[in-house]
Parts: sequence; C-alpha cells; structure tokens
Amino acid sequence: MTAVADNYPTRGRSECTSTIRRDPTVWGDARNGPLNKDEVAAYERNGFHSVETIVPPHDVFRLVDEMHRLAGADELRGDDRVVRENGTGDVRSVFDVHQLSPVVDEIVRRPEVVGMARQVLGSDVYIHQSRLNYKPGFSGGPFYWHSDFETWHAEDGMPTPRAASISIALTENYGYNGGLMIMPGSHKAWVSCPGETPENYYKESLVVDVPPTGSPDHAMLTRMANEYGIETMTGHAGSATLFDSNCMHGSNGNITPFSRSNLFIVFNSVENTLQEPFAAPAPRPSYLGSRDFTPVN
Ligand code: 6CS
Ligand code: FE
Repeated sequence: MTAVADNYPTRGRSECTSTIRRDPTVWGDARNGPLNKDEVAAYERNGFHSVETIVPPHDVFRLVDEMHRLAGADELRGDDRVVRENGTGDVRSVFDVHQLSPVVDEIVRRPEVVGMARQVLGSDVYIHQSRLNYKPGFSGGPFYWHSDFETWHAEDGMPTPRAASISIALTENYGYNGGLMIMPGSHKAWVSCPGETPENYYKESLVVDVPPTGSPDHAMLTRMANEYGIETMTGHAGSATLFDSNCMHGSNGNITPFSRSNLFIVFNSVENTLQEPFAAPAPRPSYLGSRDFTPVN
C-alpha cells in the first residue's frame, strides 16, 4: 500500500494546535441532490444542514422498534457492538446497525438520506460506520467535545475529511435532553489533539465521559467556543442533521425523563478509503471503521 501523505497530524504530542483545514467541505459542484444552492452554501459555511422531516412517522416507529429489539437481543449479549453506559449498564450505543437491521439498511439507502452525502462529498459513498445512540432518560451519558474525523484519521486511517454523518432523531431532540451541539464553522479548522493512542483505545473512548486523548484541551475548546459559538440541534422524531466529519461537536448527559435516541450513519467518499491508522498502533474493528468500500447504490 503506497504511503499516503498525512495532512492532518494529530496525537503523539503534548500541545494542541489549530491550523486551516487543507481540503474542501463541499466537493465538486454539488448541483445534484436534495440540498438547494443556498443550503449547500450554508452547509459549506457552517458544516451542517438540518432537515425537518427525513423519515415519515411510521418509519420512525419501525426504527424505534428496531432500537428496542437490538438493545434486548440475546444474540448480541456480550457483543462488542453493544456499548453500555458506565455505572447503570444501560445500552449507550449499538454499532453496525445497518448490518443488524434490514429496516435501518433500507432507510439509509433512500435518496433523501444517502443523496445528501453524495451531493456534498461529490462522489459515490460507502458506509464507514452506523450506530444507534440511545441516550436514555435520567442515565444517558455525555459525548465529550471531539471531531469525528480526528478519530477516524488517527485510529481508522481515513486520509481526508471527505466524509459526513447524518443523525436521524428517533425521539424528540429538545434543547435540554442532551441534543447534539455543534460549533458552527469549526469544521474548517484542523485541531490536533495531545496524547498518544493506547492499544484497543476504542474500548475506553466510547464510554468514558472525557476520553484521555482525541479531544482538544480546555484552552483550545474555550477559544473555539468563543470564536464559533455553540448551536444545539433540536428537532422532532424523524428530523435529521447532516454534519461534516470535522465539526467540533459533543452532547451533554441526559438527566431528563425524555430519551434522546438518534440513528447515526457515516458516509465516506469512495475516493477517501481507509489506509493504515495515522496515529494508532492498529486499525479499529470494522464495526467502527468499515473496510468494505462497496458504494451504496
Ligand atoms: O469513535 C467513533 O467513531 C465514535 N465516537 C464518537 C464520540 N463520535 C463518532 C463515532 O460514533
Ligand atoms: Fe461524534
């Protein structure tokens, strides 16, 4: 495998640094797809685009049924794809849900879903990762500030941020039950993170409140929050947010009675397939970073 230039150095250092992202946010002319011209321009500027309704109510009910089925499935007992909250042991996330659920697999391939990713990434796409984040009422833990791309570059070997996530709300996403918070415009900064990636780091990073590496330090986060601000993605069940892989984002814990359950699908460009990890001892399992690059058709 020819060595790919590392334009996004991170980890293996003590300092947090910020430089300009070297790659575009929107690839190609983005003329074809569900977003109109103004929406594409806003996505390029902010790094995200929200949609009022991407899945009709009866399909939301089917996805919620699948969410409960997977959480209780005997065949997934002890499976690494099921990540549980520290303490309560409640299900925090289930990964690879497009492989585990034909309902999820059919919905994510709909043009109104995958078409948004193809449009902004300017190419065919494949599924890099899928997951349900349950964030149950009272016990749903936080997801600390991070750039997904920083993890996918360091630990999965993703060369450039030519990837995007679509978060589909399966329950009401209020401002107070742990909604996704994004710093608008932060996707245009490349923030390298201090620290080294331990062996099998994902076993820890997916559950702890503040992961030991893979997140900027307080000084950098304070500077970024003051520069970009913070927007919380709220919306009804069935709404969605498309967001760039390098947005600085996170979500608070949920102490309300109202769960904030979302389905996340990560689409990566077929021109951006995984190499060797850029800052980790070994690649993560395929349910976190798929190495099946078959385009979604
Ligand atoms: O490590 C990952 O790939 C996952 N972790 C977070 C906090 N966001 C992206 C992804 O689900
Ligand atoms: Fe994330």
